[in-house]
Amino acid sequence: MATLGIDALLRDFNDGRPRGLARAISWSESGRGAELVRRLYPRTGRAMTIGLTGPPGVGKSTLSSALVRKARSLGKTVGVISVDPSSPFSHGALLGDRIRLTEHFVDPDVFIRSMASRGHLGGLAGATADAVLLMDAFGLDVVLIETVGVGQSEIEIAELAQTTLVALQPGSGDSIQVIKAGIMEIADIFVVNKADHPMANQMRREIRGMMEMLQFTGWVPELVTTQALSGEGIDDLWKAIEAHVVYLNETGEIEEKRREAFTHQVRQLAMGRLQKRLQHELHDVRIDIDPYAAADALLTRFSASEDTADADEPPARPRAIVKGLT
Ligand SMILES: Nc1nc2c(ncn2[C@@H]2O[C@H](COP(=O)(O)OP(=O)(O)OP(=O)(O)O)[C@@H](O)[C@H]2O)c(=O)[nH]1
Ligand SMILES: [Mg+2]
Repeated sequence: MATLGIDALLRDFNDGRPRGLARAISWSESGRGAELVRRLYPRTGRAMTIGLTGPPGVGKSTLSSALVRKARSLGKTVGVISVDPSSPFSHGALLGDRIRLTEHFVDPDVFIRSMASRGHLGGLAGATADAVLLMDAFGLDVVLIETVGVGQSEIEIAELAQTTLVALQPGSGDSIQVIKAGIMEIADIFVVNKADHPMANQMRREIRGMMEMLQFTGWVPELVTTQALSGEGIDDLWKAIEAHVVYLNETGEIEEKRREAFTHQVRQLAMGRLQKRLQHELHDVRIDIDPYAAADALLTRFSASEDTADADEPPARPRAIVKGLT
């Protein structure tokens, strides 16, 4: 039954039908990505992957839309993944993405997908890495991943994408955040968006100042100023992205990037399974001993059951040992 499903899906996928890609990503989101990725993985490794992160409202979706327009003008096919942080405000964000990207909806060579990060470890959707692979295997030239920068997700996007863009808002104190959160290290390109903002120049100076304090080996982050709404600066941004890709290829660092994306996904998958099993074992944790002893006991049981337990189908839960409930 599942086999029939996957064959029909792959037929659509291989014929280049967007619904094949859409269904593949949906499968992945519902935890059925393993077989698909197994079959399609050999076809990956061609796409240019760009991560775009930054605080809420900085203009990420508007920048995405402008970058899509630029890539399309160069004849490139594009996939956009916008990761929804699943905050109480996420509906607004999603709606915002939709509005910002509408002009590309009718273009068959642009594939847009929103994904929720809810219920997964870390900030980025568990299925995001799959979606990147699937879009790559589908043959899209550029894959753009947009996510709101909320702590962990910036680091994750940098692991997943070859080129990481960090968008910053003039007049927001973002530059201080950048230093605090270690974002300096992950940005390949800083984008000061809303160049029409009166504080835009000051923001540029602050970033330049920050960069002077650091010593870079290899790639020195580019600083680009844009006005995403009018499209100003988008050509420069694209040039900076291309320069970074050239740098990665010429230095061979591209292999390092691929390895990073690979290990990122492996870690996500392994952590997800471990988390599931841990959750299961925690149901039975003893509370009549101290927490250190309980953790030791749990881990002993954990590794004892390692050979037999199946991550996806945990064995029937034994009766609780919690004192007073037995
Ligand atoms: N003045 C000005 N406004 C801009 C510019 N770029 C985007 N905006 C506006 O900023 C607002 C937020 O833009 P979005 O693209 O939705 O920002 P975002 O970072 O995707 O927002 P979230 O996804 O909610 O985090 C919108 O009203 C845009 O029209 C710009 O260059 N100048
Ligand atoms: Mg957005």
